[in-house]
Amino acid sequence: MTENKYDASNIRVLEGLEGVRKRPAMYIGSTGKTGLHHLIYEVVDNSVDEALAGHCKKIIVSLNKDGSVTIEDDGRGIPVDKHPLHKIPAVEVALTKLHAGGKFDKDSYKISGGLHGVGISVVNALSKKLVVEIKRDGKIHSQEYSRGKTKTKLKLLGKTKDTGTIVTFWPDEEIFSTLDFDYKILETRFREITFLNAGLKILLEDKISNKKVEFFASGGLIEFVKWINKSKEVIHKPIYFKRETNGTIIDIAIQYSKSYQDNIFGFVNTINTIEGGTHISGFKTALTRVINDYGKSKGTLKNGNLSGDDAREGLTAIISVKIPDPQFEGQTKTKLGNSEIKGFVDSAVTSALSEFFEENPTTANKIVSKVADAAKARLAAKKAKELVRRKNAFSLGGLPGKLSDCSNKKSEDTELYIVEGLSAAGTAKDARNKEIQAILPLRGKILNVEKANPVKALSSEEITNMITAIGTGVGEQFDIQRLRYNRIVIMCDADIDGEHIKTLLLTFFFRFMPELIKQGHIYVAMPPLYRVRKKKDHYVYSDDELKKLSEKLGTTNITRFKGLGEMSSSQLWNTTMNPKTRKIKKIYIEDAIEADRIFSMLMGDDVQGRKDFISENAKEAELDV
Ligand code: 0RA
Repeated sequence: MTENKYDASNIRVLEGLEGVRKRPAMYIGSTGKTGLHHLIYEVVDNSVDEALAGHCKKIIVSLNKDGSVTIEDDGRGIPVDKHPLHKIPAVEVALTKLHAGGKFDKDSYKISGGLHGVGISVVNALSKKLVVEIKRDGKIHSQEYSRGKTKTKLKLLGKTKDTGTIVTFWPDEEIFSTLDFDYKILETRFREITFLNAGLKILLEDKISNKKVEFFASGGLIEFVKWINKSKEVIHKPIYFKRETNGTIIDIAIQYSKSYQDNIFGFVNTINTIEGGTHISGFKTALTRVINDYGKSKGTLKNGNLSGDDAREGLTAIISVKIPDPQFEGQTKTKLGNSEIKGFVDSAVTSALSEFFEENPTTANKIVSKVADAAKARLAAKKAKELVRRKNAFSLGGLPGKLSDCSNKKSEDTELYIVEGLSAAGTAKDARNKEIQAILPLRGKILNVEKANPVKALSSEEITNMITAIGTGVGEQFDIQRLRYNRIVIMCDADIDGEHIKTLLLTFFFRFMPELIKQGHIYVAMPPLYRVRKKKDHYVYSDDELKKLSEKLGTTNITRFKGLGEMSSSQLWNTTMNPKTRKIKKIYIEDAIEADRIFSMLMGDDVQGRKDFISENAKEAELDV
């Protein structure tokens, strides 16, 4: 931490804001939608820092009609006095000089943010215009910039009793491929920020579509956990604790429900650490140990130690740590690397949770009994799996008999088509490229794994067939190295039943093999909805497309395909399976917390929640995962 390293961030500073405009992706991740939204987060993070320092209560974010964004806070205001080194107002330094990260006053460190942690000058560099207004020391000052350069001197506008900062910026179309902000994405992020900073208010206002929403969570993480568990049957009130050790703030809320999944979400300086890291491993180790120790000392756990998976079944947990010098690793730089944090979190959880268990035996016993059941079920599931394995050993190479495998075993191009219905699977078998495409038929609907316990799920034939064909195993035994196909393609009829089967399959993958989604192996085939015949055949994939095409070609000869089975094998090949001509959708998880909530709501027991969700989202027929 104290070492004087000459690293990438120092080089960045030498390049200045010109470097930011030359290689924007290095600073904000991308020049697409993600990077564009990052501009807002960067400014908001500075306001959140003011809130964390105890000086700001409310942040207002407005999407303006002219495409600009205004972020207003009631913090102390960016200092405007002359900077001793640069001889210009401090605010001008903050906006026109690139910093190595961290605030320019070295006494306080930057806590919020940190993924890129690049500072407000980067927003300025990537905006065709930026105006800052500061209320501080009884005065209002304002200054204007363009593409990182100063346009006007700092002007005195008048007097005020308030304090705060207002930043308005116009993203530069020379930099960004899109200038449209997504209200939903901003909503999700601001909701998250207010959950992570109890007491902070964020008002989001879209002046284009006249929408407005205020986020505020006086209960912080407790409310966060309740919100995630809204559609689950919980077995106790959320447990919350906060500890401060060695300059690290550790904030944790946990709650068990009757569900079979676990949901542990980690945040470092309010950044969602999707890839996990030392804070998460410290938490998991402590949780397993505390539950085992408590259960054994009270005599309620008799059959040996629970595994980590057992101890986490049905758990929702938020682990939020705030640390001075986060080291982010991993593919998307969302994995916490600081090794000391594992021990800090482990001892904080050990002491806080054992104390809680001693003082709340009723809750403690409910938790122990829930996870002991999980252990029993897991043992039973293991036996069931062994049975399946033994049974499979008698069929061809242990693979399901229904699978028509491909001949190429190694290529990057191999695909497994999971096909709704035996007859469609038959057509697909005739249509396919045998070398790289395997076909696995599904007989109707698979089990809803959201409602069934894992033992039942893992002994259902349709599901074991899929698991065996895919090869990776599930849960603790999941091993991506054993994946037998590069792409797994779900192919269903374009009707309500097909949609339902698609959702059941996606639920299965999300709950049992989420890594396959995260690493981009899961796809959905897009069979055409219509054929329009005019000289030659035109295949149409959406109603919008049909409207356009029939305006051009007329409505003389339109066929609606009701199911895959209505197509001939050459039609199926040309429209849906030929890698060179087909359309195909790759499934990705935009937001793991929202995806969990939606799957629990759509596939679980909360009927009212589901009705509300469907009526709110009726217009967007597509699942947002
Ligand atoms: C540097 C120092 C201080 C506050 C800020 C920056 C600051 C930056 C932003 C950006 C958006 N809103 C902001 N609010 C404050 C501390 C100044 C002091 O010690 O009074």
